[in-house]
Amino acid sequence: MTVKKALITGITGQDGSYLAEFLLEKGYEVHGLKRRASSFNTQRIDHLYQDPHAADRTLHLHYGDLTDTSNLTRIVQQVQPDEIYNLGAQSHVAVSFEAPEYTADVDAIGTLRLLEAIRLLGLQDKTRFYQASTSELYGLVQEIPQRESTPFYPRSPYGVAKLYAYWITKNYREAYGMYACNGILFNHESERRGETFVTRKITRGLCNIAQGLEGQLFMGNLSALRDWGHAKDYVRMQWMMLQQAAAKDYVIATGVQYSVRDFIRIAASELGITLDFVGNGVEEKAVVREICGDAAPALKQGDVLVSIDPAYFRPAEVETLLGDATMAKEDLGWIPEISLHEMVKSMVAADLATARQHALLRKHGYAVSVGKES
Ligand code: NDP
Ligand code: GDR
Repeated sequence: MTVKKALITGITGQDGSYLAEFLLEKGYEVHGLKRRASSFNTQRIDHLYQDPHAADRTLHLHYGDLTDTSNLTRIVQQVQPDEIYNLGAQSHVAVSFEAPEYTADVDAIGTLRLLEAIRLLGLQDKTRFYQASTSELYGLVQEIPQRESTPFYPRSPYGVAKLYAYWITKNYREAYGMYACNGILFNHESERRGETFVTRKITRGLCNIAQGLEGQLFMGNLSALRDWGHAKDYVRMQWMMLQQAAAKDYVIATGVQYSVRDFIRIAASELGITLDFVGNGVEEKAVVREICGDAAPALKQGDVLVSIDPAYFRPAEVETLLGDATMAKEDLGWIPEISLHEMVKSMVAADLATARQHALLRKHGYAVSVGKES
């Protein structure tokens, strides 16, 4: 049996790490694009590392960047992948307002570069292409819930760059007959989520505060509504989308919506903390009403856990996202298996274990940098 080869851009990110695990378990030879950095950036995939001298190794990392055409083309030529998963991106919506040109280069033109590499190398009949599209395409929503037919209205340089990537993927499918498809994924999280996305900022921040490692959490728009799933469920769907008879674009979502405020309340309750939200707008605060258990020794009734910092409001906001994944369920039999409450539980457990360890180190005189997040 010939071993399938997959190339993952963004393998060092949240989804890339879960997808690499998933494909290795399926017997794939996995190739990943990693960026050169001045410090190690492979923490999420270090547990998958294999001896580079072993003849039978199945994980290979290549230095590269989505802004570098010749590098991407060479890697695609060298690997001759059966499947490319384009997960690499400047993926932070708020940061895209500060670095719009870079975001467009990586997220939009980076996608074109890969599609062109497939085409120019004559691999269009061999290589299947998955594009990490996003619910941010819906932006200022035109319909609730959002499905494949809902019109797009992106609200950030990130969303606009991803809109180009969505259409160029579809265009190459139609123009050149490539197997190229978009997964329109709604927010998905895990204990590997980047520390500056809202869910991880909350679980990590609350655990640090509960252990006395930082003061309070400063947040932006608490009323934003999101459809949050678990990354493990979503990478399974990325693979499924490349195993069909014909390429098609799918919405992937749970169909359940919570606000950022809800998420804070649920995460706090995992720590045994009951919160009251008082005040409105930029005056809103989350105050400790009651504590039970031993997860929050540094807190007492009446402590302010969360305040608003207008710096975290975005120039244009996506207020509400709720996906309808009926097509994925009907065509592919995909259903999410991990609920939001299970996900929050595992995120809090992981961040609490780290916070407890940091608190112990600090207590015994070791300097610990907790790092404030944006
Ligand atoms: P992460 O931010 O965790 O990971 C992004 C990955 O892209 C990292 O490996 C990063 O490398 C890499 N990367 C960034 N810039 C470049 C570049 N210039 N060249 C090559 N690689 C680069 O994102 P997620 O894993 O959460 O998301 C994966 C993809 O799915 C992204 O495209 C994202 O936009 C999209 N998406 C995510 C959703 C979510 O809720 N998570 C929902 C919908 C879409 P490094 O580690 O060096 O920074
Ligand atoms: P999002 O995720 O923009 O949906 O993009 P993020 O977790 O950053 O924000 C979700 C919502 O929370 C609000 N919010 C805050 N967000 C952050 N990061 N920090 C805060 O302090 C804060 N306070 C409130 C935001 O305004 C927003 O409404 C993610 C990324 O993974 C994208 O790559 C992906 O395409 C989409 O999800 C689907």
